[in-house]
Amino acid sequence: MDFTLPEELLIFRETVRKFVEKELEPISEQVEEEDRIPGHIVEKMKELGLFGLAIPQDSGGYGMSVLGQCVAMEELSRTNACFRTRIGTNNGIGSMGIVIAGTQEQKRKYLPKLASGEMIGAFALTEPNAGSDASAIRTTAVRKGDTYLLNGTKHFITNGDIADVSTVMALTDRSKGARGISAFLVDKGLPGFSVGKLEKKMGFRGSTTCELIFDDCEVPAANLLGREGEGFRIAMQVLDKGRLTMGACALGALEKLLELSMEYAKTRVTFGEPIINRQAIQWMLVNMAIDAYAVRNAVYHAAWKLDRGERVTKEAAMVKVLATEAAGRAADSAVQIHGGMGYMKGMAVERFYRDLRLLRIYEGTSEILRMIVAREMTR
Ligand code: COS
Repeated sequence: MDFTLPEELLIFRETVRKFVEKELEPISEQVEEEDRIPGHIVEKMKELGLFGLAIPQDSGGYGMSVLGQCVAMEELSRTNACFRTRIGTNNGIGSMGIVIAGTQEQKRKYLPKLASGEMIGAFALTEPNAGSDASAIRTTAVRKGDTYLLNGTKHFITNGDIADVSTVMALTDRSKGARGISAFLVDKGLPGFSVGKLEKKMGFRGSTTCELIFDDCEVPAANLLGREGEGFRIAMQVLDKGRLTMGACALGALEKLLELSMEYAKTRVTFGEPIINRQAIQWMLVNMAIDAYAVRNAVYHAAWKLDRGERVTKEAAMVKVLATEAAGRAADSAVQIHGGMGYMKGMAVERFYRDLRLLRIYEGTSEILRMIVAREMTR
C-alpha cells in the first residue's frame, strides 16, 4: 500500500498553498470587515483555474480527481472560509448535477462557463420547512407546454444572489414523495424568479446566503435535469460528494488551527516559560494532532474510493461527522490556548471558531449523517 500523494498533486498543493499565503490570507481580515471578496481576487482565482477543478476536461475544466479536489479544498480552507465557498459551489453542488445528469446541450451551455468562473452556480434544495427532511419540499413545478411553472421559496442558498444558474429541486408529482422531485436549471433573470432576503450569519462573512423566490416562474422544459422524478436522487449524489469535500475543508482548518496554536504556545510566556511546556497545553495540541491524522487518512481514503467509482454514501457521511466535529474541538482548544487573545476580533482563531460551527450543520447535520450511516450499516 502506498500512501504517497502523486507528484502532480504535491506540486498542485504547493501552488494553491502559495496562492493562499500570498493573495488570500493577507486580506482575510479585510474581507471579514467588508463582508465581500474584492473583484481582483476573484479574477486571480479564475486565472488559476480554481473554479473548474471538478469539471471534466471535455467541458472546459481540469477534470481533477476527487483526491485532488480534496487537496485543493484542504489548502483553501487554511484561511477565511468565504474564499473556498466562492470556489466550492462551482466545483461541487452548483455544477455536479449537470456533470452527472445533464444533456449534451446543458453541458455545453453551462459547464465551460462554470469552469472558467464566468458563471457562478448554486444549489437550491432547502426550504423553510424542509432542511434535514429534504424530501418534504413544497416548491412545485407544473408542466405547461414547453415550460414548467415553478412556485415556491428556497432559503439558506449559498451564492444564490450572485448565481447565474441554480439547480433547483421542485415537486413535479406531489403524490410520489422523494420520487416526485425533479431538478431544474434556472437561469438568473427569468421572469418570476427573484432573490429574497439576504441572511445575516454568525460567520462566513464575505459569503452570501439568501432566499430564492419563484412566483409563476416559467422555466424552459429543456432545463429539466435528468428525467422527471430523478431530482432527489441527483441531489443526494451531489451531497455525497459535497460531504466528502466538506471533510477536506474541515481538515484544512484543523491543520491551520494546530499550527497557529503551536506558534502561539511557543511564544506565549507565563510563570517564566512558554506555555507549550505545560502538559495541559500539550495535551490539547496532541489531541488536535491525533484528530488531524485520523481525519486526513479518512478524507483521502474516501476520496480514493470515490475516484474508483465506488458509492461512498456511508464513508462521506462518516468523514463529514469525523472531520467537522474534530475541527470544532480544535477551534475550541485553539481559542483556549490563545486565552483572552483568542476571543478578540481580528484573531484568526476567533474567526475559525465561528465559521467552523456551520460545518456540523450544513450539507447534512451530524445527526442526519449518523442516521445515514446507521441505515447503511443495517441494510
Ligand atoms: N445516492 C443515490 N440515491 C440516493 C441516496 C444517495 N446517497 N440517498 C437516497 N437516495 C435515493 C434512495 O435510494 C431512494 O430512491 P428509491 O425511491 O428509488 O429507492 C430515494 O433517493 C429516497 O431516499 P430515502 O428514502 O432515503 O429518502 P428520505 O426522505 O428518507 O431521505 C435523507 C433521507 C435523510 C438521506 C435526506 O433527506 C437527506 O440527506 N437530508 C439532509 C439534507 C441535507 O443535507 N441538506 C443540506 C442542505 S443542501 S446544501
